[in-house]
Amino acid sequence: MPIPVPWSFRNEEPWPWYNSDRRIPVVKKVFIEGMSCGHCAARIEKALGNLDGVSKVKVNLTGKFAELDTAKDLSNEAVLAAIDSAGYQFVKIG
Ligand SMILES: [Cu+2]
Repeated sequence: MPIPVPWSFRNEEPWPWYNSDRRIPVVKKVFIEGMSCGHCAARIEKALGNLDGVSKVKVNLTGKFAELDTAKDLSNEAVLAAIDSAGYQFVKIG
């Protein structure tokens, strides 16, 4: 659900805790198996970044996870499907 933004802030930069569509960002930490290099990280970043509701993706290759800034209504199933079709294994969200 969008949060109303006070009129006095509308023409300024969004506050850091708002994402681009001004919903409260929810950070999902997604654990992924199978990434071995920068190309893998880039593929995951692209696959997850293309999901509707994802405003930012940060991949941690050594930690084997990606952090997503998402709208609240992004389903875990959509995340799983995106990882799967990119050729990697979804482990868990946590
Ligand atoms: Cu790779």
